[in-house]
Amino acid sequence: MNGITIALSKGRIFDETLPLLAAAGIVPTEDPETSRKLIIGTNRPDVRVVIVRATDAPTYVQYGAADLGVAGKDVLIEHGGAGLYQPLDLKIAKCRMCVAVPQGFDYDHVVRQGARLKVATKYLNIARNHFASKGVHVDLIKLYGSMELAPLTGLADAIVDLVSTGNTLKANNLVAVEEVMPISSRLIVNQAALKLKRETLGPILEVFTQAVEKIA
Ligand code: PRT
Ligand code: MG
Repeated sequence: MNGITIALSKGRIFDETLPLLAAAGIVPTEDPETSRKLIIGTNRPDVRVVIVRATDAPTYVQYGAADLGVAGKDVLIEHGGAGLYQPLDLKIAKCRMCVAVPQGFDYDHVVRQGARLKVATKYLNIARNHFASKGVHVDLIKLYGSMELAPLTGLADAIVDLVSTGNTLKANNLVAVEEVMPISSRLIVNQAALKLKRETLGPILEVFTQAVEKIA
């Protein structure tokens, strides 16, 4: 493929990347929410968008199946950065990685006592590093979704999950007790494509950089 392939996930990342693409003169011809197509054309014959799971975007870009992509910092940390150039924080899809516990659970006390904590999360690397740096002993339990359910059923004492409005925690009687890190999405670029397609990619990266400064 001579043109440019951009890997995006449906939902907030697609929606919040649209204005940046528009600034670069790129307008997708279909809406992934209503279309079942996984490859979407744009107004530019040399640019197409592939619709991927959020956690798969780095894989497509790493192997060059997509030249560009957008992925959350959470996804990038868990995936590892091999083969990926990460030139730009797009400052979109912002949220916070947090430790949350059931209301009334004395997290600080447990941590001070040095007791073991059972933590359920999708983000094993982030959670492992966070608790190691605090010197807290944890048993990590890997989940693939709905982390909020784990402390409510006795599967875990705490969770490490993303929080944006806080509504999901509140609806499940959980409270955030610690911020692990702020999260936003980054532009990711295939390292080989950056060299081989510099003429096409260079101007897109430049416009994105300017657009981020204006929009943020
Ligand atoms: O949803 P799916 O299982 O397909 O995949 P995904 O959750 O990885 O994708 P998506 O599109 O939901 O998220 C893509 C990226 O958006 C993530 O990798 C984050 O970097 C970023 N992002 C920003 C979020 C949120 N905000 C967010 N609130 N990702 C997930 N959430 C979830 C969170 O996990 C929790 O279940 O929303 C819930 C909390 O939201 P509030 O508003 O109730 O606090
Ligand atoms: Mg989701």
